[in-house]
Amino acid sequence: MPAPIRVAVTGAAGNIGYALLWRIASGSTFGADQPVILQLLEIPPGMEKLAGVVMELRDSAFPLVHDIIATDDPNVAFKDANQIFLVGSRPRSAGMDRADLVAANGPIFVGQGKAIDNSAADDVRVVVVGNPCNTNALIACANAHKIADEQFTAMTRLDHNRAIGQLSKKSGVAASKIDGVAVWGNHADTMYADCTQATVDGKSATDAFEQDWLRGDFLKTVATRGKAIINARGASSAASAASAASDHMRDWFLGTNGRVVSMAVPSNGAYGVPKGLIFSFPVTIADGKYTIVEDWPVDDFAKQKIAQNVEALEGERTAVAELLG
Ligand code: NAX
Repeated sequence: MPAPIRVAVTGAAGNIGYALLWRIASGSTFGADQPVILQLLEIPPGMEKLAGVVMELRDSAFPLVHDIIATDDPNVAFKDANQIFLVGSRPRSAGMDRADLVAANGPIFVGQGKAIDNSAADDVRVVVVGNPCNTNALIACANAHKIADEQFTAMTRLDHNRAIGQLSKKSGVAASKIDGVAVWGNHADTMYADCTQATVDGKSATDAFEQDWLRGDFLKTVATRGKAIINARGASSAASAASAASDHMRDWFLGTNGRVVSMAVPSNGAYGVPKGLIFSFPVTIADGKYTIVEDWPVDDFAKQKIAQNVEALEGERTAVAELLG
């Protein structure tokens, strides 16, 4: 058996945390033979609830869980951490717009970026789930000077999985037979779920579906899915978000075997996206490193969507300029 890896999860007593921790502990995220040490962070008002979560984790007697640390100190939670899920932040409440959310949550990621820089392992991989996740990842990254920018990412895998779910529902083909979806941009309703290179049971998605649907109802359904779930459930996506966070880290840790997935990563200037913006691209992953897919055919519709997301993310970057280290 390999040595245990240290996995930190913030907001561990929250809804996503409750679904995510059982995936990590059971081996579905990092592999069935990879032991883990769980390092769980909450704010002081969440510590009692976290104690209950830890009781339940112990009661599950997972063979892969070597230890569980519960703390309200980021430097303890991130100590020597190899994999970090930054989930904890304030979800959007009634009357809050995106700018309010950026203002409420940005400062959390200044402190956590610094604590990661001080305490985490050199090989740390970070995924930000807490919204606005692209810009929160930018803030954390900018405040961690010793750690390479590439080690910070944000989660657009839920949008990617939502897109596959819609293609599967419409075609009746299992999700496992759908490939080549790419989500571009921000985890927000401007994101673009691009099916131009997708295949459904080996058949081109652009042949299988009407373009009007792919650019119309399909895109709208994926982009507004979070709101639809809040309306239906009375609570925001939790199990599907945890599942997507697990998929994101599993693929980064174990690789995608040539398969394309979507991750928000620091731009290297590809596709005209300004360097350093945390932007969702199609990527492949091998040997623990992701690579932005080059030469993806980008039509005029995609160019316009990419430009719209660049504009939105540059606006968010300007709004948090004083938090960027
Ligand atoms: P919950 O309110 O259930 O849980 C959040 C937890 O974070 C709480 O227990 C809270 O005490 C804790 N917390 C707050 N500030 C913290 C801090 N500074 N350090 C550590 N813990 C802290 O929210 P939940 O449903 O779990 O959602 C968490 C975040 O995920 C929200 O920001 C939400 O908007 C975001 N989401 C992101 C998604 C994505 O695709 N990227 C989709 C799902 C979700 O909306």
